[in-house]
Amino acid sequence: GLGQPLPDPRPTDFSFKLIATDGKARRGEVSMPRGTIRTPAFMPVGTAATVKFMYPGQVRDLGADVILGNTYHLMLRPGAERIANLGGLHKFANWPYPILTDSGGFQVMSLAKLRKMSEQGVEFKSHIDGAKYMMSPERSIEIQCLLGSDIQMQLDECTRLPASEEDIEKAMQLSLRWAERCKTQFGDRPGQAMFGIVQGGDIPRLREESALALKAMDLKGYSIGGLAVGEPQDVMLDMLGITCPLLPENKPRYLMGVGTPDDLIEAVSQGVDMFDCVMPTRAGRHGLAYTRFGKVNLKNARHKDDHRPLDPESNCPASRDYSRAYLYHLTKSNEALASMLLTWNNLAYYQTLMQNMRDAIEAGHFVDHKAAVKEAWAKGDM
Ligand code: PRF
Repeated sequence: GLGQPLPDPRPTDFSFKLIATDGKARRGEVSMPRGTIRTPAFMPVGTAATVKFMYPGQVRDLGADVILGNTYHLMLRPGAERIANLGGLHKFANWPYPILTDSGGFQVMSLAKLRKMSEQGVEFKSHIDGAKYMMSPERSIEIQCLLGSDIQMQLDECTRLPASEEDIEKAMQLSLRWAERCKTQFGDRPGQAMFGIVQGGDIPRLREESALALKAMDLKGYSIGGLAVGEPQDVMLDMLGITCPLLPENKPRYLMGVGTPDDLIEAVSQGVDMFDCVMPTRAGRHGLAYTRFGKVNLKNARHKDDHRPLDPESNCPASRDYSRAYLYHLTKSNEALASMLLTWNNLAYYQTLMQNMRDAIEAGHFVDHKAAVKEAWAKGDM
């Protein structure tokens, strides 16, 4: 079955409610007509209208309340207008629950060819066929509305680190002007939300200015961008420590493109509510498994004769019912089932990690829970 039924009556508005806090860690709910996101939440990445190697029902059954889609990929193929004509992204992908879409700027900068940034937007050539496109703040929101995503992102410019203070400031100020244009384009859509994106690199003054300016715009949620782009983890956590307290308490906070299990537990400690990352899905396709005891590399010959599953205590069949020897064999043979089982295992582990954090915050045991989780990682693979 596909998880819990939608609530009746379904909410007509987008809202955020804090259920519990423990230190800076927050347990909340983001509600909208298509469902409720239990936070802290991890969003599996479904770039091209698919979480690679997973059925939608499987993703749902792992406890995912929301998945991420990418404006950049979907506008190029199969096209936003086509998806709109086919009834929207939820129907297209057979995922009737919340969808968050990224705005495209970040993917343009990492994937597109021949990019030209201006005040108006970013001009680029498709990495697929070289066709020319213009992505403006208005067009990004227009595309996200054609897709019909529940939570949309402003168009922003993310600066890779290390970078000069001048470059970081220019991109941050441009992102603030684009936030205003996106807010205007988005208009009044009661069941949906448009989030602003805090930029400012590794410069506390710029993070503060960005967070305060976005807060003054009274948006429905706040993303934290420009992190996990080359800086050490302690710098990222320092920036979260500066940024989170400046954001409104009664709005969701989303740390974009993060991260490792350790990043997630540390960022939740700083007050982050939502995450997305390709790590569990991409690692699964590269023979890497995440477990309670750390990472297991199934390409390593030490697993050749290992009859043990990844985690005998897991509820996930991929983690519990297949030996490491078999997973090693599938990985070495480049079998599709290797990617399927390891992606399944990894998403199961990420969703369990989030559920356990949510339970610990509600119980007021977050600090002890965090110490125990990190202790198991440090002890290593059995
Ligand atoms: N901006 C947008 N998407 C993103 C990022 C960003 O800064 C990041 C940075 N970690 C990942 N995805 N729009």
